[in-house]
Amino acid sequence: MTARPPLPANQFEAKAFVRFGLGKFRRKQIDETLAPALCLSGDVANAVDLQERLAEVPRHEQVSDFHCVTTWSVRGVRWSGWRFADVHEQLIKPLASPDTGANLIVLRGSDGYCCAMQLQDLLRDDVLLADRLDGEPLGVDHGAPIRLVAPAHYGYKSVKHLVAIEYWKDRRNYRFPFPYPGFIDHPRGRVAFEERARLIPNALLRPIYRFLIPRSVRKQIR
Ligand SMILES: Nc1nc2c(c(=O)[nH]1)N[C@H]1C(S)=C(S)[C@@H](COP(=O)(O)O)O[C@H]1N2
Ligand SMILES: [Mo]
Repeated sequence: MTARPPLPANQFEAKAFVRFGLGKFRRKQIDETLAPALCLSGDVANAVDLQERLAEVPRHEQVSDFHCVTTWSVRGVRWSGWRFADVHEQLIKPLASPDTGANLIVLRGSDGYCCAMQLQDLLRDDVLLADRLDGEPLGVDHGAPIRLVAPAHYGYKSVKHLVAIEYWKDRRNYRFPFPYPGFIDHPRGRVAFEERARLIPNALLRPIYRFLIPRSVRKQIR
């Protein structure tokens, strides 16, 4: 067996992948009766619903590690869905034609959660719009019907219950969901660089985040 690479700096392995959610979002109920929709809008020539068109894009399966900013990680999560880069190339560009320079992408979940990523980060070949986990349709705990999976970025970028993708030319009135302070959303959030948050040093933030890990997740940390 080949040795697995070590976990990124300051992450601890969780034995199982359990539902997590930022504070108030953990308790939010998702309306599972809503017809699935994936609206593409923002600084684009045409706003479109991508949901029906996803089937035209080749499916992709991948196994990747998942790293939460609060310091727990899960190894080897098997996702399947569509590569964001393929969806961007094959659907978003031809159907919506985003404006030149619309490189800030706002991702919204049906629970009101949202975050922003840079287009260059979403175009990595390990970024998926996933609708299956471990060979089963994605359950509501892990983001049904569709979620983002961006393994090189902290888990808070992997928006669950994804219903809207917006291409923006500037940050405008973008705001991390109320009541959370904007500094906890790093503009990139790359795990390899420990981009946990803006302004706050990691040495201060890590113990605070560790303290905030819910018991359900804490039980899984070795
Ligand atoms: N819509 C939505 N997406 C979300 C969250 C959330 O609360 N709501 N929490 C984020 C955080 S902080 C993490 S670590 C992961 C957790 O994914 P899981 O619940 O599948 O473990 O989802 C992210 N995406
Ligand atoms: Mo997280």
